Amino acid sequence: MKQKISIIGVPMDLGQMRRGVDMGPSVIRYAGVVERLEALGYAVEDRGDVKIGRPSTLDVKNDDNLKDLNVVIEANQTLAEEVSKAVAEDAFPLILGGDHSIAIGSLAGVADKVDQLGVIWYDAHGDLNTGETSPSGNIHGMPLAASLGIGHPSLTEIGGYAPKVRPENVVIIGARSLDEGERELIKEKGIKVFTMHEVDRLGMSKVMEQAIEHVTKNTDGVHLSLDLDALDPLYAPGVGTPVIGGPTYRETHLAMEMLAESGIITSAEFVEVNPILDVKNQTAEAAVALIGSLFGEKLL
Ligand code: B3U
Ligand code: MN
Ligand code: MN
Repeated sequence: MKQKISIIGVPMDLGQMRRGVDMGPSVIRYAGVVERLEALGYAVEDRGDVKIGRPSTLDVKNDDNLKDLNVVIEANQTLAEEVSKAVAEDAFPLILGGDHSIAIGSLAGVADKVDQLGVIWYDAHGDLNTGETSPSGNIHGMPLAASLGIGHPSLTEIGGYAPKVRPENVVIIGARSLDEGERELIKEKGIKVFTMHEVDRLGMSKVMEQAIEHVTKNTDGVHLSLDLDALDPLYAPGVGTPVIGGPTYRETHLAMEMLAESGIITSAEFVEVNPILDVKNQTAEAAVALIGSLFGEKLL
């Protein structure tokens, strides 16, 4: 892993309907992310937050079933540029959300600098909806589809090119809430998914071994997109759409430690922390502890 880390905050909460995830970058900072990484010997540069617009009353939901589309596009475009700058300076981009719609901009910023990008999507959900398949119209349920070049052109073309990743270079881990259209897309594109069934059956250790093998097969960089709602809500209650039955705090640490050991991760984001729904900043603190493990922190 690179020695310089650039933190980019994205206080976006318009990709879904529960207000509060816009405070995610702040609470992750207050939980000590910079200090934690500095203690591990990294040079950390906090590039501050991407500016997020406010939607006009005319822009809540459009005919394409994409809520607050214009603000989401604008923020992701800016984020893509910021991430791209960090990569050009040879820093590791660490993006703090914000809702998961920001992954569109993160991936747009990293994918044009690598030939083939691998993606690990650690999430209770598939985030593979489009305006046509989404039950909610919430763009945070669409970023992985958009990054694969599937969905509305205003989302797929962010950064000025599409797609950002190929389906065979993606792995989803922890899924336990998939919509009908997402299931169809997974089958059609042959996307590798370790649902909670596989996590239960194989154990996290085997899942991570196989996931690492899969995303490194034909790639030259791997982005980790970690939605805190992947964790069981017992350990991460501060998220907008908690789904019972997820990986534990320890299993998720093991996943991060195995990624650290493998040395494959070249960019990462931690999203969907909602302090309004949290208990004593527990979810933000979990995020920071997991970031520590991802960057090589060990128990002994
Ligand atoms: N799949 C549903 C729910 C959802 C997606 N991502 C989250 N929730 N966090 C949707 O609205 O697309
Ligand atoms: Mn998500
Ligand atoms: Mn999710």
